[in-house]
Amino acid sequence: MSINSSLIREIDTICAISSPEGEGAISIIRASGAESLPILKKAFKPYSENFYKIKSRRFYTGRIFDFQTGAYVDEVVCVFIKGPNSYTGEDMFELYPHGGIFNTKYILEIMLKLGARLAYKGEFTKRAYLNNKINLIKAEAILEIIKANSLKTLVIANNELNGLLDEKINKIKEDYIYLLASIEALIDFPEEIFESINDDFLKKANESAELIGGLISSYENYELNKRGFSIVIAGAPNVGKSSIMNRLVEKKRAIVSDMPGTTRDYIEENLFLSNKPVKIIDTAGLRETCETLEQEGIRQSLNQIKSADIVLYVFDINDLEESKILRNTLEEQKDGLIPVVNKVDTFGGEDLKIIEKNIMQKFGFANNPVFVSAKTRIGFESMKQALHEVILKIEAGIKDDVGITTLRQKNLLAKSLNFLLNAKDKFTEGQPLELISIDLRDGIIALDEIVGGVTGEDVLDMLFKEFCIGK
Ligand SMILES: Nc1nc2c(ncn2[C@@H]2O[C@H](COP(=O)(O)OP(=O)(O)OP(=O)(O)O)[C@@H](O)[C@H]2O)c(=O)[nH]1
Ligand SMILES: [Mg+2]
Repeated sequence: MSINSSLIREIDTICAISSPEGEGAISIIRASGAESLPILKKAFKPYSENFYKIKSRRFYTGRIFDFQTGAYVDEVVCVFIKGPNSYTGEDMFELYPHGGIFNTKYILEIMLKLGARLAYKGEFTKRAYLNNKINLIKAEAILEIIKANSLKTLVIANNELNGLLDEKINKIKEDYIYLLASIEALIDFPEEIFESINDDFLKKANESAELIGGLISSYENYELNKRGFSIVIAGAPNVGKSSIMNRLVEKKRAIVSDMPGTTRDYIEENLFLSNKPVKIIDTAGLRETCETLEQEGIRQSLNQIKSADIVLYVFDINDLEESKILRNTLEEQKDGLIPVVNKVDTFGGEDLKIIEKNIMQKFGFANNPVFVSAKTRIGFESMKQALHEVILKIEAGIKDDVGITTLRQKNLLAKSLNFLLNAKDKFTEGQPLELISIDLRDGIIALDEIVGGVTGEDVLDMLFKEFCIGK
């Protein structure tokens, strides 16, 4: 067992640089542990106060000295936070030196020489957990906040940190306890109360199973938000898919040529659209072909389309033929499909309204077509607006801003649900009540494990190693 994986509370004082490496306006050096104040006093001299009188939660400006050489190292701001009302629950201090790389590291070195130990990744948060300042899902929420890449993921992670997920899990736990109590009552007084408990038990068990199921599926939604929506550009060869891709990402990313079958491999780019991360994927044009390389490209295109959240189905305005291969694949993609009619700059014919009507009659798409020109950029704002609306539509399906955010939570919920369903089946089959009681208890244990409960070191290590040093 390595020291850093120990569940036993460590007593040494830890220190680390908490700001990202590199030059910036200010850096942050953080320490936690019983020796925080004595160490601080040996290196920091405030301008205004007598140095022995440093009070908790006050900001002091002063100087850091190298205690070995007496050299003045930097002017810093400093705050001391007395435990247990601190992030970790221990005495802590934070120093804000100028944001240089050398001075910051030098100050850290001084603290280490004065007896602090360099913190492991996530050790401040791990101590907060071990000192009961936060539970495990709150620790996970902190990590999700740091990694959030959109407002939606940020809101869900903040709700998790603010205890709304705890509330949901507690509610399920209360249901479990109710079910367990019913079973215990049946064990004690079988004849008298069976009738009254029978229906009630099944009803409650079903309700709880639904709640757990809802939480489990919230993970998929969170994941979708986190990785961003994928937008696949598909259509027949030469309709201008790669040109549209290049316009959207505002660079010459994909090769464009007048030769049909130019794009063979699919090409991906990440960008932000209406403040959300999205992945744009340009694919090989779809047509019947005997060429093996092109066939492979088309096979990949079809896979991309199948797993896409949104498909931009591109037509050339001068040739509104649909790709037959695409037709079957698109059946599954109705709501997320936006028809895009490209090359309007070359069009001198009928009213666009008539074309729109033709397309809708012929293909029956759920969304109206947008008319664009990748050459002149006409229509791109409307296309982005259409994308925005489809994204909103998909997001509206993600109603709840309270949900789970990690695979660990999902697996434990699934485990708990399994026990609950076993208990329910056994109850229906009239199996021994003691067995049902065991299942319910195991279901509760799995729930408890989500918020902390009896958690193995390996689980903690896996979580905290995802954090940065200094968090
Ligand atoms: N006039 C005009 N030409 C366009 C427009 N968009 C694309 N083109 C031309 O159409 C041809 C095909 O464009 P690409 O972007 O390579 O088409 P693609 O759909 O990616 O083709 P494949 O990769 O072969 O399937 C090129 O010669 C482009 O310059 C447009 O809006 N107007
Ligand atoms: Mg192409």
